[in-house]
Amino acid sequence: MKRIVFATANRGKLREAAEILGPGFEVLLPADLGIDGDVEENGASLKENSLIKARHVYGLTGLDCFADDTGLEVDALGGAPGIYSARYAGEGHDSGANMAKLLSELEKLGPDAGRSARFRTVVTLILGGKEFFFDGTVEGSIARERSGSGGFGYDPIFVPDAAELELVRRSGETGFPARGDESEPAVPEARPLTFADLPEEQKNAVSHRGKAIRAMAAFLAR
Ligand code: ITT
Repeated sequence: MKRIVFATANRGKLREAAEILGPGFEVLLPADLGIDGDVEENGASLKENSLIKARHVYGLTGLDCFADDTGLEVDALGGAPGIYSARYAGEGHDSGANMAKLLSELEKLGPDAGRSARFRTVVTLILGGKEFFFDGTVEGSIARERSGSGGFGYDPIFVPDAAELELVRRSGETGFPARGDESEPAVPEARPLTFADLPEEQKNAVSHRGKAIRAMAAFLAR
């Protein structure tokens, strides 16, 4: 089993990464090693911030590690909150306040404003001291209200595009029922599913993080 440190303080990210990487990996948190992985994320891009987080933990441990920096880009808001997603409503990680601010900023633009958005993740892997980068995006839109109790962060207001779900169905990713399969969640067609409505393996199958971490796993398995 390969041991790797995930330089994050976000338990939601850890849960997803462990599920995506599977049983071949033991994923540790900085806290499991008795170190403080927290560092100021003052980079100008997702890539810089993920590099800052990974270098911080590598500097303290010398162990192979990776970090993820994620942003939600809303087109009608000029790409905001983007790299400021964690602190959109102020310092701290209050996802409820961040979602409330995002919904109210979109509200201000009026009912006809577009709601298209995407999650973007950049993962930095430090392996034997060398740095490697992987990214992933998922296209979608911002719901008018929160829905679902799964996931974390902005998941209750992010609706992945049908095309993203379809792509995964067609490629036969695990965890995704075939079209028309009886096990498909029984939900009214009219109400689009948010990431928080989906079981974790279905979110992972299409998500920004799923794409980036699967690319990293393929690289590690080469
Ligand atoms: P670390 O830096 O410790 O990894 P963080 O939560 O601060 O954790 P980011 O800066 O990457 O991580 O996250 C930016 C924001 O986006 C933050 O508010 C997260 O809750 C949110 N976020 C990240 N991934 C998400 C996902 O898959 N679904 C919904 N929201 C997400």
